[in-house]
This record gives sequence, structure tokens and C-alpha cells, in this order.
Amino acid sequence: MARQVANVWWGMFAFATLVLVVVSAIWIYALVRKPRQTSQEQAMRINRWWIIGGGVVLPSVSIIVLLIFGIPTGRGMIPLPVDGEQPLKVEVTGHQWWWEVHYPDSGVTTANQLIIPAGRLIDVHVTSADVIHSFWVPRLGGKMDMLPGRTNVIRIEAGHAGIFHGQCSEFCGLQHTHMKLHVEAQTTADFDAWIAARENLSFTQRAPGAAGQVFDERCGQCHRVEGITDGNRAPDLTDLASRPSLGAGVIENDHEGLRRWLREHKSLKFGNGMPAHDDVPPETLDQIADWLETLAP
Ligand code: HEC
Ligand SMILES: [Cu+2]
Repeated sequence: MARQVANVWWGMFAFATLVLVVVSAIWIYALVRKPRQTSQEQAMRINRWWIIGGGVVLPSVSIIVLLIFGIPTGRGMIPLPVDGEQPLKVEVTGHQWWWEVHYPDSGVTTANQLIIPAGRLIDVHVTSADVIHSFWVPRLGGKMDMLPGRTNVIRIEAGHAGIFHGQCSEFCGLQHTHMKLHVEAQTTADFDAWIAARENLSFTQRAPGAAGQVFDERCGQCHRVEGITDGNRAPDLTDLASRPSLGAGVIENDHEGLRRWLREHKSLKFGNGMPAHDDVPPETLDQIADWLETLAP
């Protein structure tokens, strides 16, 4: 899709250049040529010729040429079923300021990362839980508004495996900039393994002592960890330890980053929806962090 959009751009660029060159040539010719004697009648005829040629024929031809480029591109961007191939359906919901990602066929849910198989059509069903956001992965082309109460579909396909950065592209409040989406295209085999590893992922082991209690009573009101808590107001943490970043790209998800997020998320991402936990002893937060690091397939 990105390639098609680029083709239209180059087509328009070439055509606009051609128009510029032709118009400039005529203009220069008009400047340098010797004035001719014309009768009133001849002048009128020349005028009419320019009005019809330059005002009707030229714009019509230009628009037709652009349509010849534009219509197939538009069709390529509409999620029409392609012969035989079933696009993979992924649901992406925008929240202030994070991304919820759900694979309805397998029931897998994750956050702030969209893992897709390379070389396969993906229909991303986008919507929002609060204000208007916009789904945008520049290198995969297209951009789609995420509207509360409405589901839009954008079709993407990654030509090869790799990491493609996504970013919310509709101003959605204070931390709009910190609403990045890690998009990763994997080979079909890797993707199948990624899904399979999460399909029945569930935990029974809680964090020890006070840490487990704090998590159940507080964190669990918002966060889901399959088998432990079922909050649904914040990123699902079931595969947290396998994600590249925290806070939708604010900080790297490593040993130190996770601890910093739990202690300083209010300053790392001012205004974000997670309450401060200043009253929880730092040792308890660190114990929660130790346990969170085990949440991965
Ligand atoms: C009132 C709801 C709420 C409570 C309670 C809450 N959180 Fe959060 N949490 C959020 C929201 C909302 C985010 C996403 C913030 C953002 O990125 O904008 C978040 C993000 C996170 C993240 C980063 C997830 C990611 O993928 O980026 C972690 C880890 C986390 N919370 C752990 C905890 C822990 C541990 C507790 C308990 C001590 C807790 N949260 C309590 C709402 C909550
Ligand atoms: Cu935004």
C-alpha cells in the first residue's frame, strides 16, 4: 500500500513537472517573440482557443490522467477480499496513551506492540476507548482514524520481516507524543510460534507476600494478568516481560526500566492514567517488578 501511494506521488510529481515545463516554455516564447499585428476578430479567436484549450481541455486531461493513477490505488487501499487469501484480523484499540492489541482468532491480547506475519495481508480493525486517536505506521502506508464508537479497517502488509515504527497521529492529549507502537513483522513460522506461545499463557504463581497482595488489590483493578487478575482499564500485563518498551515507548523494558516505571511513571509520562504508588514501600514495588519480569511465555 505504501508503494502504491508512493507511485501516485511520483506520477503526480512527473505530471506537475511536465505542466510547469510546458507553461514556462509558452511563457518564455510569449516574452521573446516579436509582436504581431492582429485584427480584433483574430484576437478574439486566439482568446477563445486559449480558454477552451487551457481552461477546459488541459484540466480535463490532467484529471483523467490522475484518475488513471488514483483509482487502482484507492482500490488497493480498500480492504476487499483477495482471491482465496484470508487476511489476518487484528483489533487495535487506542487509549490515552497506549495501544491495546487483540488477535480475535486466537484470543491473544497484548499492548503497545503489534506483531504480524510478513507477506500476509492484515486487516487492522481500529477503534478508540476514549478520544480520537489515529493508527499510523508510516513505512506500511496509510493512516486510519480511531474513533470512539466506530470501527475502521485499514489493510496493511509488510513486504519483509523487520521493525516498523508506529505512532498515534491524531492529537489525543498531553502524552500524544508518547503513544508509540512497536510494529514487528516476523516470518510466518516465527509469528505462529509467537501466537501459540501466548494462546494458553496463564499464571498461578503470585508475587510473594505483600507484593502479591498489593498487586491483587490495586494493580489488578486495572491490569489483567491471565490467571491472576482481570482488570480491563490498562495494558494487559500477561506477556509484559516479552515487550520491548514500557509506557508506549517511553522507556526500555529492561531490569532497570521496569523498576523506574513503577517508581517514577508520573514523571516519565506526566498525566498518564496510572496512579502514583508513593505509599507502597519501594521494596514491595521491587518485588512486584521481580515478579512482573517472569510474565512471559
Ligand atoms: C487506575 C488504574 C491503574 C492502576 C491501579 C495501576 N495501573 Fe499500571 N497502568 C495503568 C495505565 C493506564 C497504564 C498505561 C499508561 C500509559 O502508557 O499511558 C499503565 C501502565 C503500566 C505498566 C506498563 C505497561 C506497558 O506495556 O507499557 C506497568 C508495568 C504497570 N502499569 C504496572 C502496574 C503495577 C505494578 C501497578 C500496581 C502497583 C499498577 N500498574 C497499577 C493503569 C493502572
Ligand atoms: Cu494521539
